[in-house]
Amino acid sequence: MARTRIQMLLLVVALTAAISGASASSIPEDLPHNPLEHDPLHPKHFDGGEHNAQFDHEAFLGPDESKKFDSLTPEESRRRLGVIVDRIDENKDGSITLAELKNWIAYTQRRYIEEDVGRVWKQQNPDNNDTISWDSYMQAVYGFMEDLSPDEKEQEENGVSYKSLLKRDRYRWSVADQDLDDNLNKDEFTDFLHPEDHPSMKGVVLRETITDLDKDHDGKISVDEYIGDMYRSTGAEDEEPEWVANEREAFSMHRDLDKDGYLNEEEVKQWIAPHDFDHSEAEAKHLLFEADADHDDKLTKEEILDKYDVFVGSQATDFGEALARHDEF
Ligand SMILES: *[C@@H]1O[C@H](CO)[C@@H](O)[C@H](O)[C@H]1NC(C)=O
Ligand SMILES: [Ca+2]
Ligand SMILES: [Ca+2]
Repeated sequence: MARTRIQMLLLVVALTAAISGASASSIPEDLPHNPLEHDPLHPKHFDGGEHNAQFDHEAFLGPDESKKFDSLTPEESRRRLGVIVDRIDENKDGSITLAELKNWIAYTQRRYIEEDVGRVWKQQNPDNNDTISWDSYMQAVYGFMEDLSPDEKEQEENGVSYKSLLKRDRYRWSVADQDLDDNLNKDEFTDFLHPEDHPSMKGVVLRETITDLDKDHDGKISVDEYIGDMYRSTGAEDEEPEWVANEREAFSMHRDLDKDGYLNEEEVKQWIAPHDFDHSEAEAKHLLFEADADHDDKLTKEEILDKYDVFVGSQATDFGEALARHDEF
């Protein structure tokens, strides 16, 4: 299923945190937080193409919860999912409608953003002032750059350097700063950390997306730049996975509206934020489609538990399966 870019952005933050921890070795360990953490426009986790299941789990549970489920046995995972299903069933009639599922996913997303902002806010603002100043944020997050050489500041990894991140954050900060005092209150800080979620930040997200993708700096996005953002092949002989081929087709069929072989700014805008697009509804429809065994457009608890791996996952690795099989004997 082709995802819109905004769908990817919404859920990718936590994963980039895990990944950048490994890659950004020149960042001191004790930094309040790694600037690459807030680089949701770089969905590196699409390397290898195993993104869909994880994506659904995060939409359904939120990134933090979804990590917890990954370590559970299938039995425990199913049990907890059953408890969640009872909560989703707002009118307690025993079946989950599209609307109930959509509300749940929207709630999950809100909760995640609130928790994430709360965490960073506390970190960056230990005195609990009403606002955080740019200087204070910049020192905490980018202060380490003072000790880097110019080359180190500009050294790129997947097209991103600390210098470019700082520049990007500076601009994003200035747009989030509604009352123009260069300090952000908690609402403004929320827009800064999660621009993908706020209408007044649309322009920033568009600009950052294009800057990110446009590796050859010609102002437009080629199909390879588009694919390169989601997938990097691991070796010359690897055949591209099917979903990558599908994305190539999506590029020419649905993204490149004027069929000139590139995405211009307007086409990127249509792609990342189609104006009537509802992320929660799209994800709810997708999950409903995956699990609705009797095609009555509602989900019973049994239908959901039967497809628990679609909703939450568990240790469903070979290791987990081996254990489960072992238990049968
Ligand atoms: C909070 O206020 C104090 C006192 O004005 C100031 O020294 C400190 O830098 C402020 N903290 C932030 C994060 O802006
Ligand atoms: Ca380009
Ligand atoms: Ca085009």
